[in-house]
Amino acid sequence: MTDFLIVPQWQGSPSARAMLLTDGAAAIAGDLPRASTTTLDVPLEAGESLGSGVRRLSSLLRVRSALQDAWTDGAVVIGGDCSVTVAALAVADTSDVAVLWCDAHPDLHSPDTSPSGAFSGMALRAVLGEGEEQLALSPGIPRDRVVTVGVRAVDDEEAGELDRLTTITPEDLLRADAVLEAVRATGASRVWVHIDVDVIDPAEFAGVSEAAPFGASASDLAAAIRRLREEIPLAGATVAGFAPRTPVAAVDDLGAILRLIGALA
Ligand SMILES: [Mn+2]
Repeated sequence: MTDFLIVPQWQGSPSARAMLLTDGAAAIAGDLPRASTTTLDVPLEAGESLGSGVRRLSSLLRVRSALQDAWTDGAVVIGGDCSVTVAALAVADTSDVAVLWCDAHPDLHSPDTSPSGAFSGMALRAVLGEGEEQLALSPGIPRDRVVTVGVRAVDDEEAGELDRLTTITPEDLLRADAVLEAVRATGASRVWVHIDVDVIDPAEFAGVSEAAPFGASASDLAAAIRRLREEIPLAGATVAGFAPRTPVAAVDDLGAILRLIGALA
């Protein structure tokens, strides 16, 4: 049975309405089996950058430490903002792991290029072992073990970094084997699946901070993940970025989220 770790961290988000991520995490948690679900305490305060280029670094470090205390192998982490993946990968066994990064945004900024200073926009860069060293993985995941899915809202400073990674488009997902083949080609024996729900097309899913058109279909993505798991075991997974405007709006999106969680768990 899969363990679920609820991490309602909002401090990595650039959004003025970042606190909606807390509501999103609670809405998902309400639909998960209570006996296998643990909700972490996240600091109420925003936190300080501590002289780094990362906003709210002090709070991110506190959540990271709480997540690492609560971690169980193969767990599914529910955000919160999508940088919770970095904290989870820092405690998980990442030897021989590929990372499947399903996200509208590449999250490849560094503290030097980020317009917001928000850590979620630097999350994949930190997975690669770069950026603020109190947060980056050490060692990072090698670039040839990272596959992105549905990335389409790319800042100029990120484009060169994105070109160095294998990418899968929403159209590629129409073939359910595309993800499996790309992960298999990395040579890794296990995979971490990161899903920022903004990877889903806004026509199907409303509850995100920064919607980007021409996204993936939730059912195509779920099918691709099921196919992947038939051959490659999960090291763990993340579902992050759910920011419903209202409790009623949350209900409209929960079907897609539960379909993805069902493919992961
Ligand atoms: Mn993201």
